[in-house]
Amino acid sequence: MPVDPSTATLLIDGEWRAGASAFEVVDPATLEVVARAADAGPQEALAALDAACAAAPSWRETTAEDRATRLRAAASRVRARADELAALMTGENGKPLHEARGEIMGSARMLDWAAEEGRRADGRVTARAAGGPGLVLRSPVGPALAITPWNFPASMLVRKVALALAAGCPVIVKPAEQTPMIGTELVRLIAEAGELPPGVLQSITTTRPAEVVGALLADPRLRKVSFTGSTDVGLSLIRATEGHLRRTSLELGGHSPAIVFDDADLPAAAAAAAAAKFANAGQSCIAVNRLFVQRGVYEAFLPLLLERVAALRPGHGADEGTTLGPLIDFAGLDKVERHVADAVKRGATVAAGGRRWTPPPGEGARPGLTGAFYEPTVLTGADDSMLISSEETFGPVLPVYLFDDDDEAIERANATEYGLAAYVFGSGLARVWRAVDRLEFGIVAVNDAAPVRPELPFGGMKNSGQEREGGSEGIDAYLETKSVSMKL
Ligand code: TXE
Repeated sequence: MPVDPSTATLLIDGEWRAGASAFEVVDPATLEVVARAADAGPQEALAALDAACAAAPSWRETTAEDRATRLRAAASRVRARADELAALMTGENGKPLHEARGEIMGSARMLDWAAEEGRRADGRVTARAAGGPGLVLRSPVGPALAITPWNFPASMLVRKVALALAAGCPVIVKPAEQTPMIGTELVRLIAEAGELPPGVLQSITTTRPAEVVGALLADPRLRKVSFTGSTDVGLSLIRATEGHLRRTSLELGGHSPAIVFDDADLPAAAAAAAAAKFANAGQSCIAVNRLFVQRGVYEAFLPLLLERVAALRPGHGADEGTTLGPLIDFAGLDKVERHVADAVKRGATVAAGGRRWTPPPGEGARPGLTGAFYEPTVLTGADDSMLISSEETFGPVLPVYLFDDDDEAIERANATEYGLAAYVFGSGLARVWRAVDRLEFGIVAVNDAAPVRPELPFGGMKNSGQEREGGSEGIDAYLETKSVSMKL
């Protein structure tokens, strides 16, 4: 069978290739096939690793300034094509266009940040010891693999690529099988705009991640893995390092609490909590999963929250006015329904939503919205025994809990295996600070719905992961440290 050139989504050693077979990519809102991507196997992945190893010595020797120039060129190209990239992302992920565009612009900022910070990834000279100085040198860890998820298919990929390249590491990208096209297109833009030598940035699309990634992990020449995805797969990557250790960054699931203290600006807190829950239809590792409201302000707060939720407009992400897209697939919808049914069985009340969403009949309605849509949902009377209180729902469902005093809220917020992000809404400096200090989460947002910035390290404690992406810590994750003692 002739190879379909539109499926040439493998970038290996500077050449775009199609695989022996291809897989279909669907629009999750309509279930229509929107593209086909190459379905790579272990052989292609190992060819990419060969090319990465061949490219590593000269990429390591490029100056930080040269790498910065290439990354800035990539940032400009991404910015210039933001609308087109956003439409591509919405077509395979389902999120509203304005969210997709925001993600693309954030990705451009990440490239710019990495360009600047890579120039400051210096070592240090230690105090003079007996005989001479001591030096701490930083050098690129070597060929890296970036495994990325479908929920933020641009920003997760660009964050890893930008930091790896800035640090001087060649990187192979493996985008999620649900969203291969936006990842592939970003790789194309970055490689072209940055005039990257063959093997420095490569891309492998596949429906067999365990097999393909497994082949790479078995090869000790792969020196670094950066993974964003489920905790189960993340733990399996750690187990796969047995026999030869390699640097592994993990950004896994979350179960974010948000605490609304009784001195919070309630309208602002309601707006922020709704934004931090319903963005990307709740399919975010930093989505608010448990909203703790102090008893004295609950009656005033709840209508403000419900007003925000009522204003959400489900629909096709590409349609104007849509603020809530579908879930990525029906497996995701099943989990949402299971969590809601369990919560109701255990005494929660559905204060908004609570069902699958179907488009209202009428003129102008787009036909064919048969994807996994769920109404934006608020559950009141939630308690800590419910499934939704411990498992990541990854959908548009917000359970609300009551609390009496600050210590109780902090303790219940910490009572999770995860430790990625937490949100605090309040105005008293001392109590807010106390919460910031005691919350066991890698990211704490104070009166803020969007705690992701290139300048800040992103990542979690406990089962949410290890190492950080973003900030100078993000570059560190791609650098080795060498101590040098000198007797001169
Ligand atoms: O994740 P997977 P899924 C959570 C969220 C979600 C659940 C399942 O709770 O409901 O995980 O999502 C690749 N070896 N998050 O199934 O399978 C896969 O191809 C190596 C949280 O989509 O972990 C994709 O590129 N790689 C989250 C990536 O891993 C493997 C983002 C993520 O897929 C692999 C996504 C294997 N054996 C889901 N199996 C977040 N932190 O934001 C799969 N992959």
